Amino acid sequence: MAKSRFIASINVDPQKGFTPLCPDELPVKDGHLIVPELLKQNALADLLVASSDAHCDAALFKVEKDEEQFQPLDYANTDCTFKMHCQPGTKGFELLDGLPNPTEYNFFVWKGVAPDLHPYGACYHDLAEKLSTGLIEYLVFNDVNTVIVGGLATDFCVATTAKQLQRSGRFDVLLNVAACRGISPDGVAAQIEEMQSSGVQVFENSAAIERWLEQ
Ligand code: VGL
Repeated sequence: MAKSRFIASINVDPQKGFTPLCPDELPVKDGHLIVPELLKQNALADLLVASSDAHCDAALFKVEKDEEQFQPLDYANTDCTFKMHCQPGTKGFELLDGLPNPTEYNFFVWKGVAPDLHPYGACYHDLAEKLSTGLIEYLVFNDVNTVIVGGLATDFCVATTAKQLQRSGRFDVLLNVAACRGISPDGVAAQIEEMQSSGVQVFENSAAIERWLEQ
């Protein structure tokens, strides 16, 4: 008999700052094309969750040039340089057109607000994963047993979020590959492998997830 499921869809950082719509931020190739698949996965869910980067001008990660990016940093909660992205009040901060507004989600996480914080996953504000954003607690409190994850970028915030959810031991974690785009092909391949070995179940698209849920 099919398992009785209560499903949350997690839209990780589906912001214009991670797409070619904002070429001066962190454009992920084809990042703006994920909306139809995110909407399909949302339609499979009982609760909708999203996260957004919300960075300020004083962020420790900030560099000006492309070639200065992806350099390791030694701060406790900022481990890498990036160009500025997803500042509240700018276009890069906005969710992709066609998605719900933040207030239409059931739970919403804004992350990286403080200058010294640049987390990747939506479950913790810090890299040591001690300061909860409340997401796991919210899902547990609402008896969610299945989460579907999609968004940007596959090899950073999506992978980290999926692994955090999986590590909680509370949910079946389903990755919707068609609702994600990644920064580097090698990074995506490595992260998909890591997610799978941590127990995340990887699906080609929401139609495949729907078939699996109906089993
Ligand atoms: C992300 C790099 C830097 C992401 C955020 O959302 O995947 N990647 N900041």
